[in-house]
Amino acid sequence: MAIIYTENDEYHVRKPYSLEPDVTNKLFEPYSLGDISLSNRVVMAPLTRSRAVEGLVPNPLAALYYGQRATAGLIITEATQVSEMAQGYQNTPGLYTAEQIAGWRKVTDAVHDAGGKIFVQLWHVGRVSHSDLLGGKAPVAPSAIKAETMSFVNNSFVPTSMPRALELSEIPDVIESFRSTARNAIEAGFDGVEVHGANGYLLDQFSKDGSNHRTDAYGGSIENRARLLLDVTKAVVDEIGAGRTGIRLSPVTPANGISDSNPQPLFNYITEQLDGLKLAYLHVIEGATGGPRDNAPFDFGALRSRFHGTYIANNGYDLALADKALAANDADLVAFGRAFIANPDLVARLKSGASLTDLDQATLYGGGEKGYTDYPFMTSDA
Ligand code: 8OZ
Repeated sequence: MAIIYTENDEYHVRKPYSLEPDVTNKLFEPYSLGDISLSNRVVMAPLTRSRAVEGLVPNPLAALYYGQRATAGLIITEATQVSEMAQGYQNTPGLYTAEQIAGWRKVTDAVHDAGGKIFVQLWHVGRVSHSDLLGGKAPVAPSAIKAETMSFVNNSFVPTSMPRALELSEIPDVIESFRSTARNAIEAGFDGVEVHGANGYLLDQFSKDGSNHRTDAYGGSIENRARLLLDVTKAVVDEIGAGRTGIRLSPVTPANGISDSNPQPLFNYITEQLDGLKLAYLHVIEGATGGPRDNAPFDFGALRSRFHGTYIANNGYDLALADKALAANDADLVAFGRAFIANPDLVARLKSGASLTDLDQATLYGGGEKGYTDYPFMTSDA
């Protein structure tokens, strides 16, 4: 059965890839990400596929799917729940039970056997959920403000449920769920974790003033709104080490009804704080729509210059734009999303200038091997 989510993933579409005459090919050079060596600077971005099985364990085909894509310098997995309350769509995987850890172990083994590196993206959806996914409970959020977006549950689209505001006394449990799931990630064999601070989910809901109307230590000023994201990141760093911890942010992406009245100072502050934590990387979705950073009313260079660790750029990059960004030192690594779904050998294709297979939208979410593990590798006539 094919699931199609309407709006979350539509901002990655761009013109076809092409080789420009002045390409430097820096993208294909190795890179040291802290203690981890990457064979190239192409990152597979996190991509929700909604194929988890009973118990929200990764699909048995996930090992093959990620193993096929192990020539990426670094794979970041699909968003993965840190607890039962963290789920917002059906069939997205978790990493908080022994069965889920065992399921992910097969994935990390497959990627490592194929010579790749893999981080897991840790996710709490907050208000972007429906009570039918949460045992009848209301989703949790910074404030009781409904997300103007849809949830996918019982095989159909429904408006998200009205959330309830988290009590101050409940916040330590949320932080703890990220910490314990980071520990599970190491047990499952991951090279590290990426905290999902983007796309209108819980941590982004706290950071941005459209969704956070709290009056306690987690609301109001920039420092207060950024507190949960930073507390969570510190807890993960404390548990598994800064060298194994990355984070993804989307300062201006309007995903899942999120908004902030003044994102530049907010994200300048967040980035300065993250820089102090010496994280493995900062992964930024650079834009509000399909274009690269130039099209956005936001200075992404201000984040790049505030963060002294590895900067991963994402959003509408093709080979030429990626090459340009690396040559200009605007980024260290570039993450490609949708192109990796239909092109398991994306790195080889980019390197050789080969054509890319188109993505089949109908098999993006849900289902089995069709549109998951059956996309072709390059042949000599590609
Ligand atoms: C597409 C569909 C469902 C979730 C995100 C985790 O936007 C997602 C997502 C994308 O970060």
